[in-house]
Amino acid sequence: MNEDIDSLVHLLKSTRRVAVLTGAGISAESGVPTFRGKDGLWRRYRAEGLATPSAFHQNPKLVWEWYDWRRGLIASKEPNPGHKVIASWENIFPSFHLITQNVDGLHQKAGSKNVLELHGNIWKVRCTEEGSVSENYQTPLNEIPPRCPDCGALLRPHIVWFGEALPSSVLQKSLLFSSSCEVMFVVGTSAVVQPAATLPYSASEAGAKIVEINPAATPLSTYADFSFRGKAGEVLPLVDERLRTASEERKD
Ligand code: BV8
Repeated sequence: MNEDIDSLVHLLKSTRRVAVLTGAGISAESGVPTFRGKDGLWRRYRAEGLATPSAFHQNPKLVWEWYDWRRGLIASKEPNPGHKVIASWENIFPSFHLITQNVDGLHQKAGSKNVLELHGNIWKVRCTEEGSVSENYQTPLNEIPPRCPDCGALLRPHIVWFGEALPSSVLQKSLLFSSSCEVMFVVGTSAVVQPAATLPYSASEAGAKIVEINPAATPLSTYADFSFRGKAGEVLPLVDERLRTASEERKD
């Protein structure tokens, strides 16, 4: 780990364009359950079974109970050192882009300014009739399922469900940021869900170095230039500290 961190920091010293792709693992140390982890999301339901248009169509109350539970859980969580290092790197690298699969908003809570949310945000709702999007931080929701204050139609979470396309502007940006970075960090994702899981490969094909941080191996691990077996909240502060020390030494 130490040699690898040193050679990574050596690379980062001459790097100007960095992209970071995160998944549920970066929020695990904040106490937010991952999707596939042992504490997988909710009772006996698989996330893929609830986060779908058909599940919402069949039983909007059940789906909203699930999101209300997750919102209540996330509302009490704070960003961890992993989130904070990523937020601080916006001011270190001339070109820095954060792309997240997470809907928990913890990157923004850590101070990250420009966060590309591939799959939406759990604190936003959308009118199923008018399509208007608004922020809603009510936990617990006092009405389940919640209704549009303007037209009374059902509200749905402003989130991309399985089987639904990502907003094309978001997808275009994520592909642009991936194919124009020199280094892409891939933090806390099982690298299974598409199209997000394709981004590291697009970056690598465009010449970027891939740095994976995950306590467990993923389909990306053998492909990555660096693959650190550790927790994001531990490895990122280590890299950050070495990077800052190196830049201090350079100044002296
Ligand atoms: C689409 C919002 C089509 C919901 C989400 C077969 C082959 C290929 C693709 C498909 C296929 N069958 C279906 C598909 C498509 C599907 C897909 O990829 N399915 C997978 C399961 C195979 N994709 C879609 O449906 C996408 N849409 O394809 O539309 C289309 C196209 C055009 C026109 C019309 C339609 C939409 C995908 C988005 C779905 N929404 N989230 C919500 O949150 O409620 S996806 C959701 O699951 C997350 O956002 C995330 O993307 C994914 C979970 O993955 P991770 O975040 O990586 O979490 P996971 O638990 O899996 O892993 C955590 C990792 O962290 C682990 O590796 C663990 O080791 C690590 N870890 C743990 N602790 C730590 C840590 N790492 C660091 N530090 C720690 N401390």
